[in-house]
Amino acid sequence: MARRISLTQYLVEQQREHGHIPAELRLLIEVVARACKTIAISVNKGALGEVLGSAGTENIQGEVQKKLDIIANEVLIEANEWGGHLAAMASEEMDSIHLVPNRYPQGEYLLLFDPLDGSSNIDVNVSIGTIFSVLRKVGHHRGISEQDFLQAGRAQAAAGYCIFGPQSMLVLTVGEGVAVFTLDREMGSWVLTADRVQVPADTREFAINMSNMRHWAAPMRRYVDECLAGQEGPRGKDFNMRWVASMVADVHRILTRGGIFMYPWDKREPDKPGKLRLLYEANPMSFIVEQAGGMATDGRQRILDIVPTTLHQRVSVMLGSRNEVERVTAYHREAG
Ligand code: AHM
Ligand code: MG
Repeated sequence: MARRISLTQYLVEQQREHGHIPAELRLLIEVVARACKTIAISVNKGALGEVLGSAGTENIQGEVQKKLDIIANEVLIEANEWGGHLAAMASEEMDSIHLVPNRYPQGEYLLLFDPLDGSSNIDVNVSIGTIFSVLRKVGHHRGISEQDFLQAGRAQAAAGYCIFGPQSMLVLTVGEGVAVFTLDREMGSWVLTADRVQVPADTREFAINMSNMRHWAAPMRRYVDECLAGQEGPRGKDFNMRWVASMVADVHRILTRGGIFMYPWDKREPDKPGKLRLLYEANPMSFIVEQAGGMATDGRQRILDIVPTTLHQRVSVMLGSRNEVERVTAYHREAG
């Protein structure tokens, strides 16, 4: 039998042999991964654990919170508060940043997460996930504020997501390629099942919520119209379409077999640049996709170069197979 490499061993090797990550970051990632195991167990229990359904509250974006949104948020906070690696956390489900309480030692890292992504799929037993991003506190000032989190995505020290599907998987980058771990439930450990994942540069598969087509800008329509025209159209090939409505699941498919994922600006809410959030959805996913040889833009610029101005800032997202992302980005740029 091939030698099994656990997440712990993978991280120790990253730290010790390659010097890619400091010990503090290794421990932080282990804590996040442990919290994801706890979330995976809750997700798995479903109705038996009384975790399905609405919590009857709304988050800062005015979205109704599901029980699991709140449970996952609490699991991540409790797991990460006391380890001494973090200075503060931010989440899709919290209006403002969460400081590590004074009774615990303070670390240099900042953790951001979407505790339960794909909330609309919780109650219908479709894949959902947890997305996280790790930043370093920059500067030597005392205290932490929201300002410390407003760093471009290219500054991320690590990023990852867990997908809770037929298997639970953890996908991780520390800036040295992308590794995939599968949860061995009996052993209770994350086991390396793919390393140096690469997204193919070409694809015939796109992912977008087509029901919004009438609201899109012209370059977005042009790109999708051309895909839909298939073999007889300007692209000269047929395209397939997938839309899970869980970003983790759509991105995971793209990492596995290629494709392009798009959640563009649309004119339903013209003042918002898009639906997805930059700091804890688009940035970590863009870091992963780039580390796998793919590309991620907002239609005009590289997502990882955007300097955020607010914690819950939204952004248009186009990511995945390089040649397709380049094309749709060129259409947007041509349109001015
Ligand atoms: P969430 O974080 O509240 O679950 O929202 C984000 C999700 C993404 O996972 C997914 O790509 C998108 O929203 C789906 O949106 P829609 O329901 O408009 O298709
Ligand atoms: Mg989300």
